[in-house]
Amino acid sequence: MRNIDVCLSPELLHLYNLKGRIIVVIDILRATSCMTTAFAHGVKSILPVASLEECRSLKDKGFTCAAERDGKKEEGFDLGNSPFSYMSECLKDKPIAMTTTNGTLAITLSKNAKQVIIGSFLNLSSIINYLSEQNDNVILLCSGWKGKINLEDSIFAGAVVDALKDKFTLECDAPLVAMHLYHAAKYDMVDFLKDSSHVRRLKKLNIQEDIAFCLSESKYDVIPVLQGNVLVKMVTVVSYQ
Ligand code: 3SL
Repeated sequence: MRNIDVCLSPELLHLYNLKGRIIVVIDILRATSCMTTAFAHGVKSILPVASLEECRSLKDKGFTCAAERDGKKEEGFDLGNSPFSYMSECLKDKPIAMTTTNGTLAITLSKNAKQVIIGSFLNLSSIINYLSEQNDNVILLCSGWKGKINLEDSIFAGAVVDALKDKFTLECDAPLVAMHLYHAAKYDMVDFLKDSSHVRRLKKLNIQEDIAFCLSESKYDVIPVLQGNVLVKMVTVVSYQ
């Protein structure tokens, strides 16, 4: 039987064998929620880059450039990291270059996997449905915050494990940890997360609507997938009810 594992922080990724596995990169607040939203609203592609300099240099090459550090939009860039800014008609069919504190870094670290896809609560059902139809082992990679574990990414990983536990074997205890967290959180996620570090950070920046939006489940039937260095929309996504 296939197995599913959870990596609770990119700092632990060296302990996992990526070869032949599908990696689901998770950054609920807010990078992977923004990516899901962007593809649901018709962007052409997203190029995740590590540094602000690299991202800035892509402006002249026709990219719309998005940059966030410590929750804030970096000055001089077109976009920050609010999912609402990725709903604009102006972004339709446009290539985006994006750099964020943790999410784009986690994607970069995953490149040796067989396939890298982007997960968020916004496309939870599509992710579950897609993984249940594949024959490969899976790693759910939580982006966390600067190498440390966070609640929201772990809870999402738990939601996926909970849905797939009868079809996959579980590797280490991290999938169990994530699933127990999800069970504790699922009835009122906003309330459960109210004391979490990143929610406190984002609240200071007055972006509560972003938090509630990023926690809403299965709004979109899209899966961003890494092709080479670039995220594009996966073509066959079956909706799952
Ligand atoms: O770390 C990241 O990649 C971001 O998602 C962080 S924030 O939500 O924009 O603050």
